Amino acid sequence: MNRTLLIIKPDAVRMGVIGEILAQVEREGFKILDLKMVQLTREQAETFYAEHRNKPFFNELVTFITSGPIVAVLLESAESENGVKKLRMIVGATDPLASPPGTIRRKWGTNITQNAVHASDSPQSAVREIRFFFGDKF
Ligand code: 3AN
Repeated sequence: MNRTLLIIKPDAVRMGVIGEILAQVEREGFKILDLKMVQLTREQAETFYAEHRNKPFFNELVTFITSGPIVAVLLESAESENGVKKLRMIVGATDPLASPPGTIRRKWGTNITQNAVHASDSPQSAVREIRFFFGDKF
């Protein structure tokens, strides 16, 4: 699976770093196959984050992700390698402060909720998340 989904979250959009984040993923070996800016409804966000429904931070997560426009980006790793794993490396850890220097979350994340981006965490999630934003086009 060399395709994966990146979401530029509302904090990064507000910060004005869409271009810098896209430039980094392109520079690090990804092609952008499609992208769209949308603002999710609460219902859409609850569906997207369904696996976290029972977590204590679920409500905060949904409120944050619906707080402004996001950019969903369909990426393909240029080499025939594991795009999901590769993007997770570039993105860093959930907590920006625990992310290695040079990762997207270390550079532009604020805290564990406002952490600049989302990246699919498995090939199965990537398929589901790509379908969520881009339907059957891919
Ligand atoms: P990741 O996005 O690194 O895969 P997940 O899937 O565990 O992390 O969590 C999804 C999102 O939920 C995270 N990107 C983050 O915004 C939020 N989140 C995760 N853990 C916490 C937490 N302990 N407190 C608040 N928000 C959290």
